[in-house]
Amino acid sequence: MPLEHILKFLLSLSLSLSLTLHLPQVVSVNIDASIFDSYYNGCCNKIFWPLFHSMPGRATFGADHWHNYVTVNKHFAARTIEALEKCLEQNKALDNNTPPIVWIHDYHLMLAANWIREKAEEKQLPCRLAFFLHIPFPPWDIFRLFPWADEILQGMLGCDMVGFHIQDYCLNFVDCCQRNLGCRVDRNNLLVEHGGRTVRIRPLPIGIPYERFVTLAKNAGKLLRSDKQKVILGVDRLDYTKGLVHRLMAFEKLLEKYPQHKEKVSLLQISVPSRTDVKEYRELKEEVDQLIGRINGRFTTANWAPIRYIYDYVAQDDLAALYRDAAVCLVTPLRDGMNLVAKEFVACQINESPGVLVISPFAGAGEMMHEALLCNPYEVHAAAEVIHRALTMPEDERVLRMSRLRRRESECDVSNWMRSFLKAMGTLDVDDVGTTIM
Ligand code: GDG
Repeated sequence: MPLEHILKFLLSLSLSLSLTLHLPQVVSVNIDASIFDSYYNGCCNKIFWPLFHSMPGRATFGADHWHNYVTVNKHFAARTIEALEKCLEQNKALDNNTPPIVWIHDYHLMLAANWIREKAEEKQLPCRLAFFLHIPFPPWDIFRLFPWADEILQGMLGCDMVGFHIQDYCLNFVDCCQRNLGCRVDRNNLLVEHGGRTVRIRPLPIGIPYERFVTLAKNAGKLLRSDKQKVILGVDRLDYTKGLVHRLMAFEKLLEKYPQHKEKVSLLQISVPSRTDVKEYRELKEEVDQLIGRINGRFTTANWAPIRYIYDYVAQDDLAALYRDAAVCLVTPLRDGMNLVAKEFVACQINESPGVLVISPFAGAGEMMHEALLCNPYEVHAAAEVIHRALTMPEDERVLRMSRLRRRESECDVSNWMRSFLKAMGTLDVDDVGTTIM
């Protein structure tokens, strides 16, 4: 199974106050191949992925896929209960009375919480449940297109806390709970009342292992040989949400409008193969291949090619070297929950004369990385202007912007994310007392 799948299916079961004593347990869940295909490609990749990225035209709804999604979520719930029982046994041996936290990740498992809660109550297994969505949560008028929208909301509300990257996704979720299920909600405090319980909704913007990337960047060798040519870097899974076609068109416009960049600047695009079982992803690859061929055919000279394209996975230390030495990093998704590439680029910018981050406002990271240059990927001409500005930005401005970006990312790293999560879970039921639900 590809790493991407394994990571996405990881249900992290851990003890909230004794994380240092216990490693999280990883339990495999065996799913029949045909059910898996329908669940993963049919439901997760062809329905939830486009719908939650506000691209409903790409979604194809099917009752069979939904049925298999329900089945797989039930399997996960059952295995989690077994793991929880074991975890509580260990806990007892350590004389630890803190109820374990079951932390469910992502859109592949939006129904699991309710069954875990039901079974845990039946078997009197103490636990607290949390959910985190790594992709955007769409506005109500998009979300309600999904025929089984109510079940999704009820599934997520089986948790004590539901986390999203940013406030906007939280508000979209609260809105859907009120309008679809008729829940009483408190928008200011992000609370939803459901089944006699109060569920906390929290923005928990994810961070990266910042220091790890700094170390990688310090130790990595040099991959880009020429110091005379500037490199614009793009790193993405090959996915239609990442805006690669728009990015290539913007780069073409840049070369048209500012010919002084010819032979001086090149775009290095790394695209990791992704979801190749899905027709749309194969079609996107064709489209990108053709577009790159056309642009390179148009501008390439005897000594220079405008676009270098790697359709493969690059080792992480090589990636760090590229992040470190690139003049510009283009993070221009059409929609993205957060986007870690933007953060990794910033962490690796250890050179005295730093590069420039260009970011789309439609990525969660675009909401917080204020010192980056904002770029609307849909506006191809304007995007070319932003790239030109990045390439010609004076050094003192680059230094100022990058140092602020780096400070924020080093403070808001992935350990900080974990701490914020545990804090949000640990204070459950305390602050809520006396809160007015409207
Ligand atoms: C989802 C959400 C959210 C990429 N190419 C290579 C490589 N990568 C690594 C990057 C980065 C990761 O993959 C991509 O993360 P993103 O955040 O950019 O995007 P998604 O995969 O769509 O992730 C997203 C994220 O979940 C976390 O919540 O930010 O919005 O869609 O870490 O470094 N790594 C290596 N070689 C590559 O060629 N080694």
